[in-house]
Amino acid sequence: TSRLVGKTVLITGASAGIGAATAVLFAKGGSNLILVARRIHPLKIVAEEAAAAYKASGLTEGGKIATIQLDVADKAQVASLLDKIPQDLRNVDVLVNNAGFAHGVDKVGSITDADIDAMFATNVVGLISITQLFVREFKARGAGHIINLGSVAGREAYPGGSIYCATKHAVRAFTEALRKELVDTKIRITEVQPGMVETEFSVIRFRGDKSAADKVYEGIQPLVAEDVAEEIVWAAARPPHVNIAELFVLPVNQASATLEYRGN
Ligand code: 8X3
Repeated sequence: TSRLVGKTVLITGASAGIGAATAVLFAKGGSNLILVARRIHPLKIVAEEAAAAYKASGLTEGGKIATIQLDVADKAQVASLLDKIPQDLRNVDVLVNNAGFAHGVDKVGSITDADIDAMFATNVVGLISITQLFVREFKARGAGHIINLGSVAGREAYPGGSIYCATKHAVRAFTEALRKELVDTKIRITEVQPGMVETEFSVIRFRGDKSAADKVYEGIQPLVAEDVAEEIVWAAARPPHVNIAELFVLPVNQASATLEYRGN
């Protein structure tokens, strides 16, 4: 992990879940962090946790942390992102496009326009807009690493998930096209595709209904945010000539988006 020391990593959706766990793990490895999220208060708490993890590492290089309040779905805010990054963190090495969510499990015909727009705005258009900013930078510098959060839902669609699955399929297609576009560069592009991860993901999908969210993970041991963070940080820590193109990561008793075993 010494390859992470002094690297600057920008993470979207860093206020909770996989984004927050990834921030802490990069900090532990001596990376500098730019943490981006809509909710500034929880983001500041994650920044404090990351600072503590860096301190405990005993490393002397890296460990700079900045927080930026930003909604990746807001085009004007994305356009001003680069200006908000502190001068000493302007050379981003790794972009982790983590911000994303699902709203509802409604079937086609009953999905609100608000849910459709919100999921596409963040999961697809937001990810694309942020990526465009940094691809320009990475091309100019001839290096960089983009890590996109896909999902098992980007490989397989399921009932009640038409829009969410469509957004994650879009992430997969976008990532694949970009990998092909960047073939003649040193820029790396990775897609991490987790299955069930117990975060606030399901609470948000079920609009705050905690008991409905808990049912998703009943009888099965889901992944935790730290499991996925380990994959992300591992991909980032490979030598510069190695590109981890895709990482499909499931709980041991989940085989696909629609097949899991709950009897263990
Ligand atoms: C979330 C995984 O299976 O709930 O990305 O769609 S799933």
